[in-house]
Amino acid sequence: MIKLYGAPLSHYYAMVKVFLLEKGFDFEEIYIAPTYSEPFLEISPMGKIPCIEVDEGYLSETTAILGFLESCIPEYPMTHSDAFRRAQMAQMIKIVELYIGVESTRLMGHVFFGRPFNQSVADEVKPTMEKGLAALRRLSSFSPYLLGDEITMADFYTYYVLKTAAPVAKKIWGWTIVDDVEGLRPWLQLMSERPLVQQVDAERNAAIKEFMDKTS
Ligand SMILES: N[C@@H](CCC(=O)N[C@@H](CS)C(=O)NCC(=O)O)C(=O)O
Repeated sequence: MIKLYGAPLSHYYAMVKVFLLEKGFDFEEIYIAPTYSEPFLEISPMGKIPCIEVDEGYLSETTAILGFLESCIPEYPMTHSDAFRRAQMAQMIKIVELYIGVESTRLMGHVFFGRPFNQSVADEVKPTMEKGLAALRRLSSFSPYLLGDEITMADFYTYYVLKTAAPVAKKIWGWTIVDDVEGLRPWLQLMSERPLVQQVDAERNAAIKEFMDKTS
């Protein structure tokens, strides 16, 4: 059985967990905090969560994990069968990952964990996020999913990146990113109504609350 390592607090963990559930995998969760030390580096060479263990070995990096899981259960596809549309999905995920996800994460320490605010980082992050959002606007059809009438990996990935990037943008700049892209709000609503997304979101919200209660 697949083992999923990580913590429900993490939005990357949430992406993989919801994907496992949506695809109908049996899996076991092993709660573990990220650490850049042995023996965890054997499982996840950058010391990050999430990671999975399967018969063949260990895998980390969310997009690699999702791609592997997708190829394991092709009868519930979350990618397009057409090669070009699949590449467009990969393009979307990469843009969301690099220019919205990774950038907003640079300010998460301040927004969620009370670390000091760094104005020069904030000044670097905002223009990149703006371009990422503009690209998302350009590439999405919202009909009703990001890339057409079928849900894909890009929907799950983008949903959890935005769930984290939105509060960062709001707190740092008073910027409501959801209003910057027409169609984003109803799409977020559509995604949040999926029963398995609701389950994972509820677990994540409880983990965030527990963490906040402990640290306040
Ligand atoms: N690029 C990684 C990012 C995962 C990531 O940053 N996870 C966070 C938790 S949400 C983590 O492990 N942070 C600890 C660290 O960066 O050392 C992925 O796509 O899976």
